[in-house]
Amino acid sequence: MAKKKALITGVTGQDGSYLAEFLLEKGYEVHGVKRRASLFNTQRIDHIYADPHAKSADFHLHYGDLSDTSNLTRLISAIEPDEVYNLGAQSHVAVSFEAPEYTADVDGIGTLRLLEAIRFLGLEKKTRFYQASTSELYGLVQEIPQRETTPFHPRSPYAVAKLYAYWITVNYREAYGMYACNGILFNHESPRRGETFVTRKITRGLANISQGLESCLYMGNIDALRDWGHAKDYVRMQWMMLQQDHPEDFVIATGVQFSVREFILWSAAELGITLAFEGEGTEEIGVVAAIEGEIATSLAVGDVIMRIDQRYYRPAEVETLLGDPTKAREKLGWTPQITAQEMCVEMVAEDLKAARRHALLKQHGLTMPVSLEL
Ligand code: NDP
Ligand code: GDR
Repeated sequence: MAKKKALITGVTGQDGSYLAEFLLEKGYEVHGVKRRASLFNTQRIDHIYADPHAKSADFHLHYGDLSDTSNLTRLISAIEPDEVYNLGAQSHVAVSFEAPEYTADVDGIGTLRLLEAIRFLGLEKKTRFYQASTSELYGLVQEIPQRETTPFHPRSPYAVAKLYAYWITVNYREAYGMYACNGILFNHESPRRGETFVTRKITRGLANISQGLESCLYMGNIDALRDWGHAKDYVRMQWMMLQQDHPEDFVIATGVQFSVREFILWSAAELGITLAFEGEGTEEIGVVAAIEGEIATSLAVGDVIMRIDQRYYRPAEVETLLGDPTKAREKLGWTPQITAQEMCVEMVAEDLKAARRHALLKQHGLTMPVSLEL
C-alpha cells in the first residue's frame, strides 16, 4: 500500500518537529515547508533529516512561505498530500502587537491560501486539513473552563488573525464538504519551545543564572494563569483529529491551571534555589531565600534574581485560560500523559545541560551568546 503523504507548514517550529517525528514513526512520507533564512533554521529537525539523495528518504523539506500563494499552490499540486497540517505562523502574541499586518497576512490569510489551493487543485475530497487554532481565541474569557462552545473574544492581533483562520476553516468544511478541522490548543511547551515564550524563558534564564552566565531574569505579568501541557501529547492529538469519520473541532488542554509565578518557583526549586517574592507590582522582585546542593556560581542568599520589567507587559493581556478537554477524551479517547510539573523538570534539565556546556566553554575563554534580548 502506498505511504500516506503529509505536508506540514511550520515544520521547523516546536510542534512541527514533534509532529514530523510522530508521522514518520507512523510510516508517513512527510513533507515540510521551511522558510529561507540567512542562518540555518532547522535545528529542531536536523536529527530526522535524511540525505535527499538517498532514495528511501521519507522526510522532505521544501522552501516556502505562507505569504506566497503560488509557492503553496505549486507545493500542494506536486505533493498531493493526504493530510495538511497548518502549523506555520507568527506565533508570538507580544510580537503581533509590533507586527500586526504581517501576523494577519501569515496567520489569517495564509490559512485561506492553503485551503484555496486545495480547492483550486480539485483535492478537496482527498486532502484533509488541520488548522492550529488557539486558546487565545477566548482572550477575555466568557466562561470557565473554556470548551468548544465558549464564545471567542480575541485580545491581540495574533488572536484576531487566528480567529479568521478558525472561521475560514469551518467555512471551507461547510461550503465545500472538505475534511477540515480546528484543534483549539491551549499552551503547550517542551525543551524545544522557542526561547521567548514564558516557560522556556524561565527555565533557560534560571539555568543560566545557576551557572553564572546571567544574573537576573526580567519578567512581565507573572500572575497570568495558563493551562500548560506537553507538545508531544498535543501533536498526537493533531493527528487523531484527522483520522475520524467526520471532521470536528476539539479543545485540547489539561484542565489544570497554574500561574507564571508558580512556574518560576518550580523551576528555581528544580535548580536547588528557594525563591521568595518581595515588593508589589512593577517593584516586585525574586530573592534567593535558600540554596540547596551544589550551584556552580557565587549565588548567595539575598541575591535578587528576578525583576519585573514593564516592557514585557502586553497592551491587552489574556489573564487566565483553563481548558475543558472532555470532548477530546470522550470522542477520541485522548488524555494528556505529561503534567506541567513533569514538563518543567524536563525543560530545566535540558536547559541546565546547555548552560553547563556554555559555562565550560566560558571557563576556557570561549564565549557563546547566552544573553539574548528576550
Ligand atoms: P513556533 O513558533 O515554534 O513555530 C512556528 C513555525 O511557523 C516555525 O516553523 C516558523 O518558521 C513558521 N513560520 C513562521 N512564519 C512563517 C511564514 N510566513 N511562512 C511559513 N512558515 C512560517 O510555534 P509552535 O510550534 O509552538 O506552534 C505551532 C502552531 O500552533 C502555530 O500556528 C501556533 O500559533 C499554534 N499554537 C501554538 C500553541 C502553543 O502553545 N505552542 C497553542 C495554540 C496554537 P521559522 O522556524 O523559520 O521561524
Ligand atoms: P501566550 O504564551 O501569550 O499564552 O501564547 P507566552 O508564553 O508568551 O505567555 C504566557 C503568559 O506569560 C506572561 N508573561 C510573559 N510572557 C513572555 N513571553 N515573556 C515574559 O517575560 C512574560 N512575563 C509574563 C504573558 O503576558 C502571558 O500572559 C502562546 C503562544 O504559543 C501562542 O502561539 C499560542 O496560541 C498560545 O500560547 C496558546
